[in-house]
Amino acid sequence: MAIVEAERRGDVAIIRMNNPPVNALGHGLRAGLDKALAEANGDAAVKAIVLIGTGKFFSAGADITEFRAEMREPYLPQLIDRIEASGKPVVAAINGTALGGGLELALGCHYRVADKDVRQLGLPEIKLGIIPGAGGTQRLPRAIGVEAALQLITSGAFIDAKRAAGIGLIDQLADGDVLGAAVAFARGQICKPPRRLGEKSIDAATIPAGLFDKARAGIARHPSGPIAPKAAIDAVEASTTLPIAEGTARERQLFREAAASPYARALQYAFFAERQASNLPGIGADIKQRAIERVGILGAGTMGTGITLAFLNGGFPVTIVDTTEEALDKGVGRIKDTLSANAKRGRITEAQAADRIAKLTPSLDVDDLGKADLIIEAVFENMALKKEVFAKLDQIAKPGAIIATNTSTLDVDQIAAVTKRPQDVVGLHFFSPANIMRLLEIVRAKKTGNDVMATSMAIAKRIGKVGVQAGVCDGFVGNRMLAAYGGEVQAMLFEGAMPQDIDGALEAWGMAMGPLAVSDLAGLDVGYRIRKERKLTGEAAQFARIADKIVEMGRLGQKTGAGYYRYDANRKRQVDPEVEALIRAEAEALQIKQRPIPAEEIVERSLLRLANEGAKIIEEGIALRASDIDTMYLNGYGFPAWRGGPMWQADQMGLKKVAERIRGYAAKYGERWRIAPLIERLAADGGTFAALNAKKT
Ligand code: T1G
Ligand code: NAD
Repeated sequence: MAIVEAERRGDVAIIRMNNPPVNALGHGLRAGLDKALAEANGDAAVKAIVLIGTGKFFSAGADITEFRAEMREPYLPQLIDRIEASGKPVVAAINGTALGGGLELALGCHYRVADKDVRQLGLPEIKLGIIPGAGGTQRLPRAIGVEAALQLITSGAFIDAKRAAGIGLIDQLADGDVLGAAVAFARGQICKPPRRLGEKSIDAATIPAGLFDKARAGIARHPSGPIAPKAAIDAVEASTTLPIAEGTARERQLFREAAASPYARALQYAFFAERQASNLPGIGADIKQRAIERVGILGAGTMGTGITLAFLNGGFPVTIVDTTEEALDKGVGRIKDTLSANAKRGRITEAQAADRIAKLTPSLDVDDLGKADLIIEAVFENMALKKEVFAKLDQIAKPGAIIATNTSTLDVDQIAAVTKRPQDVVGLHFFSPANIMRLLEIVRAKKTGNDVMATSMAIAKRIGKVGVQAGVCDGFVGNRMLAAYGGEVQAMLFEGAMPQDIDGALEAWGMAMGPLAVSDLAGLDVGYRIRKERKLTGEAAQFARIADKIVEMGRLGQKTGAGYYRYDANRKRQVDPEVEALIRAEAEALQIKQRPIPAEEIVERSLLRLANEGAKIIEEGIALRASDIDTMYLNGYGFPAWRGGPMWQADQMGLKKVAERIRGYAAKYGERWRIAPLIERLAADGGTFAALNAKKT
């Protein structure tokens, strides 16, 4: 099948893009379109042109895999300018997803007809650390107004066809047969001068005063980092002051600046890393997945309720079980409140909220989980209890059901061993709040079946999660690295950095929230219970003294109004001299001479502890790839996507320098900084985690 197909319906030429999987506008497709367009324009029998995609995609935009290569003509902006300049009406028949350069292509067309069920329209370039670079920042404001365009471009959000029609982006909605509708629409435009967005001027009176200043003031902690958001605002502002030719030239310049930044490379790395995570060696499309229609949740606490919401939002009927009426009612109440709050905020419709509540079955009887295809256990973090409930689930679960545990630290092999069906057991480790956090750590136990792994990966996608495989060890991948990072943070407290210094340095560097503020949010009792369960000794016990003392003072974090910080009525954190005094006293007790620790050192020690532990985890085979670890930290631990992840950061620093720095810290601090042999080896060979990754694809 040709990458571009041309056909005719009477005097209307139809040009179809056919570049699976997503009609990415790589060189081949651009050249094919350019040729077909020229032929249609050159053919006197052709009076109008319709451009359409294939399957679920109109086009997902420029080919991101080409970004590092030398771009070849026709460039996308050239192609779009030629479409717009066409003397014959050109209609975009938007049969499916139209994003980035794909939507810019449609904006170059004179009219847009879309299938009413299209759900993904937008200019999400900012999520890749760039801006629309083929006229989108100039044509979209002309199509839908400056304010709406600015919002769409700086958020990178997707909108559906109905909304797009409502704001003037789409001229007509089609109910099925979008091609037929577009051909009819095009025929209606023959002999009329084409409507070119580029020729439209923007009425300054429609621009709210201070729009751009307000937008600039709001991008300090934009998830795409410091460059692209500002470039996007500058480019849209240019559309209000410059004619299209100058405006697109300004856009091009801003695009290049953003594309050259390390943050764009990090975000594009993150894009592909997320997609690579679902490729599990030895588990191809030939592995038959299990059918999952009904889900059962055991434990209606913090996690059980969040996980239930994630599945209800994913369209699954869910049975939720707890031991006491009180606990069950509390959990079900939280689920219903969240759904109605989401309806009030317009995130879902009232009808959707009612439908999801109707799909929820609360029960006090674990036997009611016997109908479920997937059961997820989220009871207290205690091995004896986990074994007890898994022995029970082994009896009542139907043959072929997947039985999963949401444990955050315990040995899944041991849990599976109490059942007669260890091949059906897997760890599905959600992150709190489970209906929000995108990461799902899929813990593969020794006997977990390949079909269970394949099914778990697919389930993750169905509920909007990013599934990443982890092996069994203490804390799996994410929490094991968090323990190393957290341990270094505690050590720096003893050495003289105060909570606000550590959180301040890491937040200024880009972390969504500093580690001590995160602990206060999650609840300090969770960590305290895990430390007591582990019976820490030596340096680990020593460095847990501050955290333990704070909990023993009844300070459990935000939920008690005090933890490492004190919290006001609006949950705003405040430095607490009582904690500062406690830290100084503990340091004195251990005769540790305190000193001010520079922000750079705080950031470097935190990142290198993460990367060093990550390297050990890769070496042990607990994580498949360095990019999996980065995907986990971006989607489960508030690591800024524009920084790529801890393993990406180590590569940017250069593993030779990383090794030197770690050896330096090991000489100063001892065993906890023992360097990972993998880093030693890669540093010696001039290797990188990224290259190692490529070998594991
Ligand atoms: N280029 C290259 N490959 C792409 C691609 C793209 N734009 N989009 C998707 N893929 C690959 C992806 O890697 C995966 O490959 C397969 O397609 C299926 O994707 C000038 C410069 C469209 C919502 O930001 O958001 O235009 O892993 O698994 O969940 O202004 O992909 O199978 O080998 O994600 O159904 C702007 C990016 C580009 C959209 C579909 N466009 N894509 O999600 O499938 S910049 C975007 C997505 C631009 C111009 C600028 C999603 C999707 P593989 P998938 P999905
Ligand atoms: P929680 O204390 O909020 O809820 C546990 C619930 O389990 C309670 O409602 C309790 O009544 C119920 N329960 C206890 N024994 C039961 C039994 N035999 N049958 C049915 N229900 C029973 O705890 P949580 O924070 O939701 O943690 C649950 C699990 O999830 C733990 O393994 C924890 O490590 C893990 N986890 C927690 C977090 C987090 O941030 N809280 C994150 C990831 C994983």
